[in-house]
Amino acid sequence: MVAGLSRLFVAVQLTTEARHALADRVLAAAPGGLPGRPVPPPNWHLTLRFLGDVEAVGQDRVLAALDQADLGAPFTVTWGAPGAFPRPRRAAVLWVGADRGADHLESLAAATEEAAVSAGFPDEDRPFRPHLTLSRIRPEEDVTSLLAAMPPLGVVMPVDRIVLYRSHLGRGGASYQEIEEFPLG
Ligand code: 2AM
Repeated sequence: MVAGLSRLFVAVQLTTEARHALADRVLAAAPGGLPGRPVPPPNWHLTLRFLGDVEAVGQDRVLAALDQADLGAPFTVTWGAPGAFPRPRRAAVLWVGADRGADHLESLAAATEEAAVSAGFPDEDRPFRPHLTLSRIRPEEDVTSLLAAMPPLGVVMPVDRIVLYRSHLGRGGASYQEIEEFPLG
């Protein structure tokens, strides 16, 4: 990272209960461990908008824009079926999707995107695919049998705020620092 820049992203944080319930169910479904480099459960989150390396003035602008944003009312998500990007036969990312609440997550991502653009960030050109990354896999692997063995996780979680995070990249993996939270409703 370049001095003076912060690597920022906006995400939905997991509640402690959901984190523990998901960790239990992932462990039960994959007792031998996940392929690739699993994301440690304390780092699990759902990214709404990755902002990249940002100067202090950009961080101030995005804080102000998120403060002003209409983020909608709180809602509930159900963490459901696991999946893989770009595809299960050649998976680089193993994730869990939202069975219920995906439409609300899309609205929340759209509101976050609007705030980012009003703060001077360029439009995000990639479509938003709500997912919680469980593992990053290099080189890619076929995870079709693992996915077939993983039932929908069925963990229900309230979403009542979003968080601006700073990511610190290190040799032992990324660590995430909460900068500010923004309540829904
Ligand atoms: P991922 O979980 O799909 O890898 C912090 O790096 C978060 O921002 C991660 O959750 C990551 O998503 C997300 N992200 C989105 N676009 C990214 C990019 N271009 N580089 C790094 N992280 C990105």
